[in-house]
Parts: sequence; C-alpha cells; structure tokens
Amino acid sequence: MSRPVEGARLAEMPGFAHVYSGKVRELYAPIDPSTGQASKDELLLVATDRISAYDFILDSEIPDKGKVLTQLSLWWFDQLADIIPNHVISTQVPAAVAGRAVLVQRLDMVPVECIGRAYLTGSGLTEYRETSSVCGVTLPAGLQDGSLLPSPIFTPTSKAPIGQHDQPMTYAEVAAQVGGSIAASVRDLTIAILKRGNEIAAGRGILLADTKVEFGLDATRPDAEGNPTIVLADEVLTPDSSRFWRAATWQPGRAQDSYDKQFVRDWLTSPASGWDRSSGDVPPALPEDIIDATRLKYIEAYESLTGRTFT
Ligand code: PZK
Repeated sequence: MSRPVEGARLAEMPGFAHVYSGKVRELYAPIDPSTGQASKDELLLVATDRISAYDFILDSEIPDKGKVLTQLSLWWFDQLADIIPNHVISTQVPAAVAGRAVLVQRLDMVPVECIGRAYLTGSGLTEYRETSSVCGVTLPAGLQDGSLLPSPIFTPTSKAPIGQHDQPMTYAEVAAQVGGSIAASVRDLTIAILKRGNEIAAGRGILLADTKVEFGLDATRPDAEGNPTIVLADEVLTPDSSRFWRAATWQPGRAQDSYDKQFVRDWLTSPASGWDRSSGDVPPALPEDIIDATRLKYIEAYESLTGRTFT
C-alpha cells in the first residue's frame, strides 16, 4: 500500500483517499460521501514544497514552492486554453492544501512522456553528439549546449517506474503504441504549447528550453470522427516540468544556469556542503539562506511571467 510522504499534514484531509506519491507531488481521490468509495471521475493533485536535485529528493523543503507552481500552472492553463482544454475542475480544495492543489478530471492518461525542446541540452544534447539526431529527428551540424533549435522538436520518452530513467522513443514508436491519430495530435500539441510558452516568456526575460507535458483522453467527449478529446493534464510549463533559463545570460556553448535551482546545485557541489555527488550518499539539508534564496527564485519566475504579485 502507498503512504503519503507528507504524513501528518495531509492526514488532516478527511474525505480524500491517498492514491499515489510522486517525487514532489501527491495524488488523492475524493471519497463519495454517499457510497464511501473513492471517485472514479476526479482526482486531487497536490503540489508539495519538496524539491529534487541531482536525482535526490532533498530533506529540506522550499516554503511556498507548491503554491507558486500550482498558481503558475493554473495561469499557463489559461494562456493555453485556445490550444487545448485542461483537466482543472476547481481550485476549491481542503484548507490543508489551499493554493497548492487542484481538483481535476480523471482521464485515461496517454502513456508517453511528451517532451518538447526549443533549445538543445541535457539528454537531447548527449543523443545529438552521439547520433546527430534526437528521438529520430535529424538536426543540423554544429549545435552546442544551449543552442536554439531551428524549430521546436518532439522528443518523447517512455514512462519508466519511479527511480528509473525514461527511455527515448521515436515518433514511430509512439504511433505504434497509441495510434497514428493520437500520436500526431500529442506531437503537434506539445510543440504548440512550448511555442506559445516561449512567445509569452521571451518578453518577460525567461527562456523555456524544454518541457514535459502529459495528456489524457476524455472518451465522454468524442470529436466528429469519434476520437476522444485530448486534454492537457498534470502541471504545465513550471520549473519542475521545464528548464527555465534567464534570457539575459543565455549563451550557447556552455551549460546554462538553472533559473530556479542554481543556488541549490552550487551549494550542494561546493565544499561548504561536505557532500560528494559521486559518493551515493544522500545530500545534506540546505542552509536557511539557500532555502530563502531559492524560494525567492520561484516567486520571481511566477511574478515575471504572470505580471501578478505572489501572495
Ligand atoms: C495522473 N499523474 C502524475 C501527478 C503524482 C503523480 N487528470 C489525471 N487523470 C488521471 N491520472 C492523472 C491525472 C493528472 N494529472 C497524473 N499520474 C496520474 C502525478 C501528481 C502527483 F503523484
């Protein structure tokens, strides 16, 4: 049986049954008071203040991170509403998770991690250096770490169990798994979402290097051809699902600083932390000043993008 990592705080959430723990988020199902059964139609998606770095969930939390990312995701859903419907039903949630949870429509999830890349870095760069291509997409010669791609590309991965790394897939493999129609839709939607994100973010000093989006199918809403409606699920265009870079310091040819986690990474890999990344030891708790500075980075990203004040 799965048990929420949040323990004490979410135990005070009567009417909801824990369904699943992600690295930094939790899924619950509302319990129907008349039957006592978990809902089959709705889920409560809870963002915690947990933070990961170097593939570890850190012992330290970043205060307000869950709220900031939830509010940012909700704002992006509105910015994308003319491209795709989303799973949000309501932001009226239990007080214990106020501001950092959304009630969502339970969907049949498309079993593919849909990744769009506007800039080349990370595993995409590694694959490019070995093959001149990423997920079957051939790229021009001469690209460097951080290069702007000629146009955004779809580089899907297969979903791996927690703790394992996702495997790159070709578009043909996605089509074989989900069918040609859904494959083409999620590819085009992933790229459209990333393009819209960058159109908006560019004027606000932020580059969205890449993003992972998740789609679900709503079979109760068939289109004219009888295909289910594709719905944007999960979180969208947050620093946890996307690489945010500062536009002012972007410089291809070197690793770009992470907008949100750079203080955490720099401290963890500095002598001050006493931690050896290659030791296999868990990283130490973060000092208060690193926690505070990181909290401010999340708030700054939210406020820069949305033009709103975080409260
Ligand atoms: C769903 N996840 C990932 C997210 C976690 C795990 N609307 C939906 N319908 C059905 N399933 C999902 C969603 C969404 N979103 C999302 N896994 C299943 C996930 C948050 C916390 F622990």
